Amino acid sequence: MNMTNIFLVGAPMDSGKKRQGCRMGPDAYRVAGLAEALTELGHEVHDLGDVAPDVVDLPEHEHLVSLPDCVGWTHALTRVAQEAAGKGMPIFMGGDHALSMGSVAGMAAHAKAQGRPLFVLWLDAHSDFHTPQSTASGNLHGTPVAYFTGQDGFDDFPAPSALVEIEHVGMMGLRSVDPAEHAALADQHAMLVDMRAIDEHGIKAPLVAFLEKVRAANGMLHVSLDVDFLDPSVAPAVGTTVPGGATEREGHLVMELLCDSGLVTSLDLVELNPFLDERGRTAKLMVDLTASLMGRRIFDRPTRSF
Ligand code: HAR
Ligand code: MN
Ligand code: MN
Ligand code: MN
Repeated sequence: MNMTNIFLVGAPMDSGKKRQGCRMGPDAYRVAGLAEALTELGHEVHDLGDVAPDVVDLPEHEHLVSLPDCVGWTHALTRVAQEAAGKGMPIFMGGDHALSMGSVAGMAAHAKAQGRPLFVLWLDAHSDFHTPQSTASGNLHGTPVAYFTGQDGFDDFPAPSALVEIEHVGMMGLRSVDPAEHAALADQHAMLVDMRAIDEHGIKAPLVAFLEKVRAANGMLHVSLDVDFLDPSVAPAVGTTVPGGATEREGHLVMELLCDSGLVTSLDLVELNPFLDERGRTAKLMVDLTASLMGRRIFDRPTRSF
């Protein structure tokens, strides 16, 4: 693939839920050799270091976990995402999934400035479509898709200068969707690919259909990769494991097809909790998946005939 100017953005956000450890994510990716793997593929890699949240004047909320911090992170990451997107391809090294409120809002603003729509591919066991009103856990990492698609109830957060249309969201790997999320998604037109659909049709068919929509609209594409998209047997370092996830090879195939499409303009790596890892294997797998996205191949050309 062509050389890409990659900007690594450390987002040691740990505020999106009660269980701590995702703040160690950015350094785990550094130790696992993310920059080196991408450099080896011929890309120019710039590590921008770690972002810190803005300080906001907001009291703690009785139900929502670390609301002021989450708002502060959203302000900071929206700004940093826009800046980095102007220079190249940002890769957000999380941090928990609440960071995507900022990364996606920033990418949506950037895309709007280019006169292009932003599409979002959400690779996750969860739909993360709660609002601050519907979440039972109070964990804001369960809300980013509702935020950046403009659902009601995010009054304490910055109003995104550009929203992502729900029709431009594709979710793959779903197997834990709460009743309120299920109801809210029912009358919307996101592409919802649950594990049954992947078992029945394979992971390639729905992905290719989604990518065709992105291409037809001349869209930019943000990929948000939650560790729990993968089966816990291969990716144990996550606080919210759900059995029955994507295999290692399904993960690679998604990334290889995304690479072939040439459509991806930004990436989140989220929910890695190195405190729960086994000798770095999950961090290493996430690095390898990113390498597949950025051009690593077994052979140069996909094998079409045997
Ligand atoms: N739906 C549940 C909740 O809102 C679990 C959300 C877990 N989210 C993540 N990210 N781990 O996908 O509490
Ligand atoms: Mn998630
Ligand atoms: Mn998840
Ligand atoms: Mn949820």
